Amino acid sequence: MENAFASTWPEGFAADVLDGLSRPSKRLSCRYFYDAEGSSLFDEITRLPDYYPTRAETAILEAHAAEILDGAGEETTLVEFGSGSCRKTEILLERGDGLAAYAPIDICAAALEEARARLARRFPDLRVLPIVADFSASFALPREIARGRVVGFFPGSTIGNFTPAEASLLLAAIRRALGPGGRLVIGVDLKKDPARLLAAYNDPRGVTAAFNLNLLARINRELGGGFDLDGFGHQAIYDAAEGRIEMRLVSRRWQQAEAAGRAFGFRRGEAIHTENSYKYAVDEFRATARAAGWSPRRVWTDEAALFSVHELLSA
Ligand code: AVI
Repeated sequence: MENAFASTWPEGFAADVLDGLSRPSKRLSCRYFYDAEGSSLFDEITRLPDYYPTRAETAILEAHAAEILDGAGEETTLVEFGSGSCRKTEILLERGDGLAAYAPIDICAAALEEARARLARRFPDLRVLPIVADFSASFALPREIARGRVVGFFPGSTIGNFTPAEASLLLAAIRRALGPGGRLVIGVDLKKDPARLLAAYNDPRGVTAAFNLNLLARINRELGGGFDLDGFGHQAIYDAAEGRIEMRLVSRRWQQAEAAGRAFGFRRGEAIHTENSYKYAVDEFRATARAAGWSPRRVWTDEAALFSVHELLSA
């Protein structure tokens, strides 16, 4: 055993950190951003003037909710992937005609419980069936839900945090989970002027930097890590060839830090890759969806064409 506390560490997190920091190009997975502190920083990001995706997607949902849910009636369950606080769903629920049920899927039981309690107050007649699961791993809907009509909802451009190959696999897994006749409504951030993209990931208040650095703070808290947070800087660049924002943490000096019982060295300027956020042209995303077996149907965008919401049908 490398460390006396190792057995108390969250197993997947420790293994992923050890693996990611041992690579020649160091990396940490963006899925670990979202502990309580990271989720609250992300909430703050969504309210920043420069972070346009949340506002643009909200505007689309507000303008087109009835159309988006068109045909989803009393036998339909709305299933949300990675629901978090469910705020965007409320826009749909407000305008959707009496759905049979709402099934939010999230890895965080506490967030689901909070959302369930809020929705119960706001929509007393709605059945809420929370599912604690990691939808990016293999999953199946409970039979009670899968039996009826299902509309999936995957907002926030979370799909952009997967590589196109991973996105394709995930879209195919969602299609299988929703079953024949399933429909998916998915939010996807659009390609645009790189200056606009860069501003969204390099906010002057430093909230995105704090969100990025929280990954090291989380390693310190949960894996007995010894990172000096002042020793790393936030970096977000746009790789136009890949069509993605890349976030990194860059070492300001030569240093060593412990994580999960092992010491890691960092050269001055050495980067830890922490997140990809892929941006798609409308047709690029439709092609990705097609490759995953979906038939792309309607697409809605906001007035400034910053963000898109796609409707996909399963044959
Ligand atoms: C959750 N996800 C879609 C966000 C994004 O824009 O890729 C996460 C984020 N990273 C930095 N700012 C926001």
